[in-house]
Amino acid sequence: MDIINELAKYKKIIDIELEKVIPNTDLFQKKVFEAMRYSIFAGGKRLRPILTLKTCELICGSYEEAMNIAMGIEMIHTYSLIHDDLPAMDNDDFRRGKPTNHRVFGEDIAILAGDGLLNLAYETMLEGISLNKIGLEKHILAIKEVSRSAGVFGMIGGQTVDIQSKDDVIEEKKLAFIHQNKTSALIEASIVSGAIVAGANHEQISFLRGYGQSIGLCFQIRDDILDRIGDEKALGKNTGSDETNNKLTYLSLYGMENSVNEIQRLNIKAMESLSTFDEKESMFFKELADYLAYRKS
Ligand code: GRG
Repeated sequence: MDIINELAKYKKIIDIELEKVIPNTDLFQKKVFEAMRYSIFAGGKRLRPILTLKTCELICGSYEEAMNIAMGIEMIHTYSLIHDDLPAMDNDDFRRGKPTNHRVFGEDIAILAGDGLLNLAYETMLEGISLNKIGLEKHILAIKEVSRSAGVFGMIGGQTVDIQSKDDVIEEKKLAFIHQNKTSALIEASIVSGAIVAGANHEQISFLRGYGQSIGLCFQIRDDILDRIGDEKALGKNTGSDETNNKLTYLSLYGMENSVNEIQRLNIKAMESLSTFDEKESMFFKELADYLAYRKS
């Protein structure tokens, strides 16, 4: 399997659907739509929604049932990036290779664009229930999984501790909490929600959750490394922001060699979580784990 082609194929499928739910409008509030579209179509990798569709496909053979949840997750992810870039948070100028949302639209509209995406995410995920009619309970459980991972017990919780960790004393437990919640939780939920709507059993969900936790942490450690040694052009954002903001990161705590070793350990763990699935059908997930562990952007 060519993982790059496969990711590009699914990104296109998701973008076509997102275009339908976040349209260009001529309504009075068109400015907020413009700002939402600016960030959502700025060229993100669509990693999370692809994981949702692919997991659904792994369990039940097709991805359609998970489409609205996948779109909702991408909207939540994009809102979090818009808000994370704001002057009150990381104060970043570039994201996805373009000036950040508040640099183009101003802080007021950027805040509203994030809020707009967050609310539309839930509306879209709920709309998925009315489109599918059957499987109401599976959809509710999947949406609950996403809500928890994005909220105060997940991403918002992790972000809260992260912004308070500036100039902090080194603390292993706190760093693990930040990583698990700020980044890994939504990646894990992207996989688990796809499995739930597809009708996965408890054992399958548990193995896929393990896979999600491993690649989620791996993704964040690689992110820390890229912030130190990555190429700004390839990343589409400025590097060195962790150091400038004096952030507690895996690199600052354990150093480069240990960080690289931890990525390798998590990669092996992710592969082990896939061992109960058919080798051919789970090939995408194996190749993706490798791709994320050594990604350049
Ligand atoms: C504001 C509630 C709130 C949360 C913000 C996601 C986040 C929490 C902060 C972003 C800071 C950051 C760079 C975290 C590292 C991991 C991460 C989420 C990277 C960006 O994800 P990618 O690489 O981005 O999947 P694209 O643009 O490809 O979608």
